[in-house]
Amino acid sequence: MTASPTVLSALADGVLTLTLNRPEKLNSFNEEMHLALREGIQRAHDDPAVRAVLLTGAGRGFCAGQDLGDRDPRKGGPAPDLGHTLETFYNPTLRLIRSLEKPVVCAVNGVAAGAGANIAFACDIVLAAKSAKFIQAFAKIGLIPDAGGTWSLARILGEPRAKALALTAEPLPAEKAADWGLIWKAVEDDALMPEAQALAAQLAAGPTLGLGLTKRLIQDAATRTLDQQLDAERDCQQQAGRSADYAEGVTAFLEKRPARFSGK
Ligand code: LHQ
Repeated sequence: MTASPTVLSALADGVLTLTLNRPEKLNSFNEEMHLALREGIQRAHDDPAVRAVLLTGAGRGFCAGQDLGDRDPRKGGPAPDLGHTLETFYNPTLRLIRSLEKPVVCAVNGVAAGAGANIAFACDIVLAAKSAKFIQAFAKIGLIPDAGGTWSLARILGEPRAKALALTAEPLPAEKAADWGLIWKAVEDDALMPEAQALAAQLAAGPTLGLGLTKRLIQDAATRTLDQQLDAERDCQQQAGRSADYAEGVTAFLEKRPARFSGK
């Protein structure tokens, strides 16, 4: 395992595991952790050996959003430009997660607050420990839900639940988040990592090209008409149909054996 101090990164069997690693601060983001996480996800883009990503947190929390100690207003000085912070640090990472044509599994091992919750919601399949909770903490400090929060909450939950969560900062327990369709599932705490690792391994052994195209199509569907989406499906299926993994998948079916996908 290679370790940058704030994000642990380990590649095994096609799964790149990225572990947010400032446990004493509930893995809240300082600049170093921002850059380390971005570097990890960029590696997933660039390295063909990476076929799935597993994102989790060290210690008892997943991520408490921005490190609020970083900009202590009691120290005085001009008001910070938080728009610049978003543009420089959060938004590039969110865009990298969404544009990565490989599955990103998120294992929410504990509290996910502020941008920490919304980064989880940007991942493709989110599992959470039953003891975890999601908090749109922004309302408590005079901010708006960033890191894609207003987009994903409104889109996934609809306005009534999105507004109530964002305006009250009421913690949402993992099981309720799963009931509401905000995450894939809530599992017993000690089952979280084994289950998330098995899922990531399954995805990493899958037909990566087809899975990546599937991710893109589903993400793009919301901004397209059915006609446009049918065209996009045609084009992507054309591409998938030319892949080695399609040939292997069909051959394996006909030979009644498990497929051995190469990711190509
Ligand atoms: C923390 C933090 C934290 C520093 C726990 N920072 N130390 C913001 C601004 C700029 C640009 C754009 O974007 C954003 C995005 C955002 O994410 S804004 C939202 C920021 N996050 C929050 O407001 C959440 C603040 N944290 C909490 O409300 C609580 O810590 C939660 C509910 C997450 C967990 O509560 P507890 O389980 O009771 O833990 P705790 O509060 O005792 O925290 C444990 C330690 O972690 C503690 O340090 P200490 O030295 O006292 O043991 C906290 O100070 C530290 N910590 N979150 N965001």
